[in-house]
Amino acid sequence: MNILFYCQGDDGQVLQSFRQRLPQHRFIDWNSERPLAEPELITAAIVWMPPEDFFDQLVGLKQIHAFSAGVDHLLQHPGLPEDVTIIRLQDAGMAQQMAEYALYGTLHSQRQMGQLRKSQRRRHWQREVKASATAVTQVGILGAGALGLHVASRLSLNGYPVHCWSRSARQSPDDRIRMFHGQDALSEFLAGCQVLVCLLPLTDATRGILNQQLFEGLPQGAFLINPGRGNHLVENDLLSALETGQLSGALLDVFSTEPLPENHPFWDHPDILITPHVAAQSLEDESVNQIVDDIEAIDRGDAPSCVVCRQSGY
Ligand code: NDP
Ligand code: OXD
Repeated sequence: MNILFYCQGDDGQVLQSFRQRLPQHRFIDWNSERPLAEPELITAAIVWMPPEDFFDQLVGLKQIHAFSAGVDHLLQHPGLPEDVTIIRLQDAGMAQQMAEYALYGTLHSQRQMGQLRKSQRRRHWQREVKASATAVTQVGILGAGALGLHVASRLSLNGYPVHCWSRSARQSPDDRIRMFHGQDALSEFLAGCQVLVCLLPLTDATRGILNQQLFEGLPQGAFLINPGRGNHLVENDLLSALETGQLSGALLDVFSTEPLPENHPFWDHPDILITPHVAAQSLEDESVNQIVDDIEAIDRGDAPSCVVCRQSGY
């Protein structure tokens, strides 16, 4: 099989691993092997952030392996051929990192680290903390997929009561985690969640879901953690909710424009913590293993692990 490879940021290491692991297949490096010889013979591609003309000549393409968990960028690619199977990463070392990220944000909120930092800047010895620092903090997780469920289990192990929300009914991995599903259950899910973590895929149904109405369903002073996608968030609604105190703060990893523009108001906001899309990075070995397993499964005529449903957008 001829497999075209483009993963933004790869220094050649990932491509080299694929070549070593699958010597029976021919890998073509988009960066160094253009113009493509016989592009019509290319039947598979491995991609992260492919350039705009990437798919132009690939008339024989049958499968695309996304080197990522989210496929929103790929599904919005203007040249993406129809009827090509898209296979994405599932966990690939990201779930544990995501659990740490969510735990960090939850602790930041629960222990009122934002307030304590402000006192520090004023050289004020602030020993009195609000009662919520010692009370139980309920955490809500939007999304109960590979990442959301792992984050839920980790927070639950740390003693936090957890609510999890998904599109379809899901089994709870642990009877301390309450599961909710569907639009009708959203307000019941939100009620009482002092921390909200967004781990949804970006789809037509979830774009802009982190908005004023949703914030109003949370208890006053709730804290938002968004490592999902930037376009889940209505940015002005977040700024207003921080202004009114409906939200006490936010930890944001993803933004509608990345890198976040230098003049963006989030940078200097005293209640917003920013990380540059690093909440969970696909680990090289795990990701290569998963894609190699998928390619071998397809070679045998078996189903690959995690096929994207184009209709639902994830
Ligand atoms: P999954 O596809 O495994 O899980 C998605 C979850 O969201 C599922 O539980 C799904 O419901 C739920 N969901 C989807 N649409 C809706 C909806 N309309 N209403 C309610 N629930 C919905 O995804 P992952 O856990 O692997 O990844 C989640 C996202 O995390 C990625 O799409 C990506 O955007 C982001 N991400 C961010 C990273 C970072 O570093 N910042 C790294 C990796 C991923 P159901 O169970 O019913 O299907
Ligand atoms: C992903 C990401 O979706 O890194 O894998 O955001």
